[in-house]
Amino acid sequence: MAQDPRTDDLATARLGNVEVHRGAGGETHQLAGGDVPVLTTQQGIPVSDDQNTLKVGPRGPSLLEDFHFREKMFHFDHERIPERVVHARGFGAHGYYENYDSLADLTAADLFQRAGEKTPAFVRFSTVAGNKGSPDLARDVRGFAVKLYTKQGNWDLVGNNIPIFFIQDAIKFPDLIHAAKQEPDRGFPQAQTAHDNFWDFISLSPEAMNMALWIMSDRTIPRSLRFMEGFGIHTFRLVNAEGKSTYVKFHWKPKLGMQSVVWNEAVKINGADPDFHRRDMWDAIQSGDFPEWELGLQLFDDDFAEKFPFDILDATKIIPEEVIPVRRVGRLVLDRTVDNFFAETEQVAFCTQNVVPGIDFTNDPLLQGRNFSYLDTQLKRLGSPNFTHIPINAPKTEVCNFQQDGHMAMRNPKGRANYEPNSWGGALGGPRESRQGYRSFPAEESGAKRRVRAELFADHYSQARQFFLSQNPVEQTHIKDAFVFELSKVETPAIRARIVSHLLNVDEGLAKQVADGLGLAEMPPAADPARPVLRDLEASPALSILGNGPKSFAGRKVGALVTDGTDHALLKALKEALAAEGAMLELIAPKVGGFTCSAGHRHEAKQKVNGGPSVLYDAVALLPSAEGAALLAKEATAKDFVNDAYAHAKFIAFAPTAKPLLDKAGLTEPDDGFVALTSPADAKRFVEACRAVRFWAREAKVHAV
Ligand code: HDE
Repeated sequence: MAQDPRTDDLATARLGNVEVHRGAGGETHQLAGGDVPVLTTQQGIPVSDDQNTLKVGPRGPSLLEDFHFREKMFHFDHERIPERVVHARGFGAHGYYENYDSLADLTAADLFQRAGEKTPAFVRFSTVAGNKGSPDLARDVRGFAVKLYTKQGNWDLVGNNIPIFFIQDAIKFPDLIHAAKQEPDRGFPQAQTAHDNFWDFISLSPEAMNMALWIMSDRTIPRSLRFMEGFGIHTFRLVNAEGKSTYVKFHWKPKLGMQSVVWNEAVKINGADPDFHRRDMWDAIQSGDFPEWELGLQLFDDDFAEKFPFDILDATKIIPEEVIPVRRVGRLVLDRTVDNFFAETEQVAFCTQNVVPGIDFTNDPLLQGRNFSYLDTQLKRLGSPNFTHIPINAPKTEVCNFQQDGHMAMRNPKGRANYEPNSWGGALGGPRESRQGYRSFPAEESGAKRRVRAELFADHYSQARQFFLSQNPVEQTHIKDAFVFELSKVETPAIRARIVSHLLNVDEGLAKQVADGLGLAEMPPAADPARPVLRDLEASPALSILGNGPKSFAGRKVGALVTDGTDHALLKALKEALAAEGAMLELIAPKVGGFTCSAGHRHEAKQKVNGGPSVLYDAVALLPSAEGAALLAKEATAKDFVNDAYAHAKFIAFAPTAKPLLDKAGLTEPDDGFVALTSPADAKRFVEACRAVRFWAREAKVHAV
């Protein structure tokens, strides 16, 4: 006979107002009582047992009749929705945009009308090529998508951390993405462009050369999502109340300056903490260190567009900031993490077509294509045209129209009228058009209907060259190294050579170094440029990360190796100096349970030494006691900690007692990137040195190949 183990076999006890039942196997489970909510099915039916399926006897078959089990499993089986075809891995946060001054002379957009006005915002950062579970430090473009919930509806500025794109016409996007993602026959590589298909496509698409330089730069391995720029990329229009249009390019400038990691570090971070970027953002917001960017506008008119040597509709080109300065008009602050990752970060749906009155598109053929793709993809991903009813996507203003029904309709109109015009009037009559409603800028268009691109789009190398020449020598070396690394993973020599043939049009020195690094048998001839390369474009210092780094060490993190007996005064001084700078200190000890310092105080450690490699930190401090250093000198991961910090050009503070560890790591002659902490006052000196972020002079010394 069927038996209910709960009633027959279980001992029942009370813990507070919760009844605890002990199962036949000794396991416990709770029955709700008092303030604890009752477990129910999706239909609201209270559940009596969530531990056992309904069976015929304790060893008998399970019954199909068990509706609670079937509903629970059914829901679980359908938990996944299709991941984004690009930008699958992302991390979102809430915040606001605050306008500095009224921009009414430029645009009728409501959010820009009043000084000091705050508009709620949601931002989703992402990588492009990797799947949802891919590591954060892939060499990749970062998405920087901003949804602004304005009083006149949602404006989505769906940007990236690089101001240009690979291709000029949306029709090439599926090809680009197919080539970048895993190869179709083998299903790898994951989240990497270092493979034949990607570089084959690039080598056959000269329009991608400017972007190729950008993605081989350190822009694609940011240290933190907080330390990177964002760009709307395309030329948009601002339109004021009188209907006057001004062209605009949108920029986001990080308050904490730009910073990237080095490639070898990125590779190791991906193993040590694949969630490095999302954890960093989470930690910053949770600790009240709210990330901030300024919104910048580059504004120009038709006269400028006429004179500029490139086409302002070509998304593979920038307008240097030195040519059109960036006017800072407001700030974006992220001050709240999501309550639920799926509901918000996963279900947020950005659409480039979401613009508000006062903001308009241009004919950029990439933007025009995007305006189709984003709406279309949301239907596939979220499964219903009612995705705008999901709270994260719903405007924070009244929505009123006669669109009705469909899957999961949450917003259903009352009354008889579901069409307009109608004669029901009043409340039943429903919405009417408004004079303030969105009006497209009445641009005059003409021309033959053809599949063509404008003439200036054919300049593929001039700005790639300008970008390269705007980098400092350290950055140029990183670009060269990145090309050599990526192309070394390309198995087809002809593809490697084809890329070098393009690089010859960018910078001969770079091309030669890459050819040399690849061991190319012979130098290929330069690719034939469709338009002459403009060799004399002035360098744009704004394009250098190292030239535009942080002004302080704020928001950065030092990892300190500590052991029992670590000098109390040194540790305290370091902690205080970092706190005064707005930087963080993380302690790494032989045991995560903590350590006892020289003053006999017990401190908790954040990491055990093999779980906190130095790649997770911006700079390191070696503070073991003499005995501790002798112990760590025998620990391979402690040696790696020191050696990696050295190889990645990090500033290294060390207590005199750390000598055995430095000796063991082979670092017997400290360079100027080392700061000896002989007294607590030296901690301040170390933090001041760290403002340079890295001791780049060392880098050349640690690479011979
Ligand atoms: Fe996207 N892109 N894209 N893209 N894109 C998507 O929309 C597309 C492009 C960007 O965090 C998709 O909702 C086309 C440029 C970001 O949810 C899809 C073209 C820029 C995100 C799509 C481009 C971007 C996307 C996939 C060439 C920088 C993530 C999922 C014409 C200005 C948004 C989705 C998020 C996502 C299409 C090129 C940025 C398929 C057709 C240029 C940040 O609709």
